[in-house]
Amino acid sequence: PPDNTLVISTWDFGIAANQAAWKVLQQGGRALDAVETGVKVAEEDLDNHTVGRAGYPDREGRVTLDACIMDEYGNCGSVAALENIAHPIAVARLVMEKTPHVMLVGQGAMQFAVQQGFKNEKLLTPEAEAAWKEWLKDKTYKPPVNIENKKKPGSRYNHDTIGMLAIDSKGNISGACSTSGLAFKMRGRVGDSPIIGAGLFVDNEVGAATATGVGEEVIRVAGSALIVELMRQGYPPKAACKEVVERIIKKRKDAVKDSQVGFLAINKKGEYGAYAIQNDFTFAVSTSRKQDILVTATSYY
Ligand code: SD4
Repeated sequence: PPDNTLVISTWDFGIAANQAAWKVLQQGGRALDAVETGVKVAEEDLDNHTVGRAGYPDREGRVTLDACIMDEYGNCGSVAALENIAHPIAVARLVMEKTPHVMLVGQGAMQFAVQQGFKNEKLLTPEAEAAWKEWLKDKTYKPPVNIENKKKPGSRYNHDTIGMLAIDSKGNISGACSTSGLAFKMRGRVGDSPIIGAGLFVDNEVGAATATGVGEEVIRVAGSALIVELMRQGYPPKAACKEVVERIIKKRKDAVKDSQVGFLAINKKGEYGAYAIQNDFTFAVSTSRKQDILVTATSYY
């Protein structure tokens, strides 16, 4: 059979995440281990204010993290509004493997993490705290477009999520997604990223998809699950992503004119594709033929 080994992940920081994931795949590891390993790199990155440890807080100054993971058997695990734990993706995996449930939130998720041996620590970094204090001055809330993009420095509203999809040497597919959510969100707000079917979906017979951007828009259309269903019906990955972006635009019209949503998808053949509402949505690709490629997705606007 052809070697479809592949890892793909969102945004510029996907390059470093892919490198870690690729090592796992190269050693014959499972796609599930690869995506967890890759996503942890972004969670640990102190320059990344949209995922993990250095994430921007909510309006009350609390860093609350969302993540989910799904494997080739359709097993899945998720945490939402998790505080004080730097690696939500690892906790999500343990929810999948060690509990009878799929999703744990808030205090219960934190309690479970601590029981599993995770360190309970303050996550708000001085930079994130300073950005929050700056935000408190006028408290305007409008998730702008692609603020995450490094080409537009100085933005206070970074909202990147890492979504990663992989195929291992056995041809099995897994995915993972992790975020601190939209910066300065309401306390208790949960986005698409920990929601199976919205921020991530894997079907080992068909393929997988993940999302980044304004989670509310992704949840409304069950974005990632819908992309996988379209691929099942024969859509190539990019066309499936495009169809779902267009569905969002058709329904939401001017409401999403200035919002970003980007989707990434892979299929069982090892083909990949992406599509976004706004330009500048980048993603990183590694295959046995090419490594560390950063691609800019086609977009509606
Ligand atoms: C959320 N989808 O919480 C995440 C944020 C994000 O790029 O992806 N930003 O809605």
